Amino acid sequence: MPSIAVCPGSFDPVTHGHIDIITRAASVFDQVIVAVLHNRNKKPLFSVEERIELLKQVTSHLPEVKIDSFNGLLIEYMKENNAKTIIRGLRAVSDFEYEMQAASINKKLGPEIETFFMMTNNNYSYLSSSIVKEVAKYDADVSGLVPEVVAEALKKKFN
Ligand code: COD
Repeated sequence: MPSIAVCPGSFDPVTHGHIDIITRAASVFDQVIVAVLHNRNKKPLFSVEERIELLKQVTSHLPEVKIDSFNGLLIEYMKENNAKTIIRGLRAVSDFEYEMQAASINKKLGPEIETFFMMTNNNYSYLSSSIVKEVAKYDADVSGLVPEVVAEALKKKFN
């Protein structure tokens, strides 16, 4: 059976930090599904369709990677897709508390599913979608933080 992992997230928008985690996961698993959450409680900058399109463009060189979206509980999505591993990135100690809570509830809801954590690449340890949006809002340079196509999309959003 092929090993299927899911990288879930908001990806609003995708950054070099996300791409690093996705690329490293793709070198370990047969298939990596990047699953974008439809979150009705949050007001995202990019629509789910826009986030999916950007993700597709920046991962097009990775044949193991598939981009999708999901509603509701991650564990249900995992089961529907026969995926056994959740991949999460860890940047700093501040990520740990939320991640431990999420991994624990996911373990309770789906004991057969494991959460694997990958340490951030040191070059991107400070990087988050929120920081990128903050910088882009003030028309500052985001190259090095996100791929060119994402930088262009941010420029359009804020102009
Ligand atoms: N370096 C390394 N990793 C990074 C970096 C970086 N610079 N930036 C982001 N990442 C990692 C994050 O740690 C995360 O693992 C992933 O990339 C995606 O990050 P985000 O910020 O886009 O996504 P989140 O954290 O908002 O995603 C949260 C989920 C959507 C996964 C979560 O809310 C969820 O599962 N919701 C569904 C409802 C559910 O099942 N709830 C119960 C479990 S909480």
